[in-house]
Amino acid sequence: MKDNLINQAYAIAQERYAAIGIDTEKAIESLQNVHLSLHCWQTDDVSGFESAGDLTGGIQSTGNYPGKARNIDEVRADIVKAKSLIPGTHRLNLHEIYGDFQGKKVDRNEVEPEHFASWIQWAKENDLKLDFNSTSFSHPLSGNLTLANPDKAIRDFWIEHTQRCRAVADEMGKAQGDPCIMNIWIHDGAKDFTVNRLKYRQIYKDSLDQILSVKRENMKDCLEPKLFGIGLESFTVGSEDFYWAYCGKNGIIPTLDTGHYHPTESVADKVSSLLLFAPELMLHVSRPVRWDSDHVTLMDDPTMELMKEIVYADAVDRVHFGLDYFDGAINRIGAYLIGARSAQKSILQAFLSPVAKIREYEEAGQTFQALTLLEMAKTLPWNAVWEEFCLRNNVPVGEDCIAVVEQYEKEVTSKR
Ligand code: RNT
Ligand code: ZN
Repeated sequence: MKDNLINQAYAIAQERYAAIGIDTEKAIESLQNVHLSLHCWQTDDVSGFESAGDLTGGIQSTGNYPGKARNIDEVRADIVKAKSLIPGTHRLNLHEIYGDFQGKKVDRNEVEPEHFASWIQWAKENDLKLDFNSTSFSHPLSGNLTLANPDKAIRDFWIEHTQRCRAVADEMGKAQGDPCIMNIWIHDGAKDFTVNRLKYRQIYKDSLDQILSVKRENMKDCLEPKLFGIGLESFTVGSEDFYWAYCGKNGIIPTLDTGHYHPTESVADKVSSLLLFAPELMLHVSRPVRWDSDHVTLMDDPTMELMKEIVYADAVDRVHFGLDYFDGAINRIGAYLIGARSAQKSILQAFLSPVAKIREYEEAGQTFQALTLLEMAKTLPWNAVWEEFCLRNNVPVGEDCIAVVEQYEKEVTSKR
């Protein structure tokens, strides 16, 4: 695309925004300072490097698009490619099953920081900071219950795993001089009715208490609730109420996965409530289609509303912007590109919102005036600011991305 056209469009947009008191340069600077946490698991449909087993734990990746990453080198190459197409500097979110196990069988209760030493080195070389996740799905001991399992042997296995993951995360945080954000999500639940809800939640609470009793300086813990998983439809131990109470009481970061709610529920509305009681927030930005389907994130209304609520709450510095989807039906590098850029475009629009003026109107009871600005903001030339942002970051603008992704497919992924 012609650079000078983009510059011209930006200059006009800058003036138009200035007329309503918005500084586009400031918005660009703010967006530059938002670092997305890119999930590694879109590269290979959440397979990891442990075994050829199926994905379990109530989550499912559908689609057979060719070219998925088959090993650590391919995951890394794909991430490097994806990152080169996303403006700004970002983080990488790893799961424990992506450790560098060198072909050895390292069970989940044996994982050590050394299994992530090459990741730490690689991340440093590629200007990426790391985040982390324990992995309790896709394992012979996963079943329906892990940390909430009444069977002490199974439960202790997962406690050990999660404690070790916190040690790995701590090592990552230390090496990068910035806390590693470690998320705990477990699928524990029941397919059919249970009369033991309290019992399972008591057990889980105790497991978490044990896991979190060890203080770690270089990592931060987050807890991610869910409505239900496939095959576990009747009961979820780690429900929203469970975690929000636990996080509030213990000062832990809640994780909001936008796919984990009833389709009509507003995730955006949760931000201001949670931020009053929790230190920070972790996001898993996804796109649910009728269920937690993990379609690629788009710049849709729920995503834009979510980002606006964070900006309106003046909380950008208290939020970790993770992505979480795994669509096996489309070009996977393209999936990163679309999802990350859509999240960024939603954040940019929030930065460009004339919220101060709208607040003035609202507080004066001038509803018509407030609504006019709210509506107008939707069609202001924000895309000219976005394209300028891409240009300044040396990434392809607009449809120019398509050829780049196609070329990588032709030269690399189609040969797998
Ligand atoms: C599952 C959760 C969880 C996973 C990843 C792979 O419903 O959203 O975050 O998607 O940990
Ligand atoms: Zn998630």
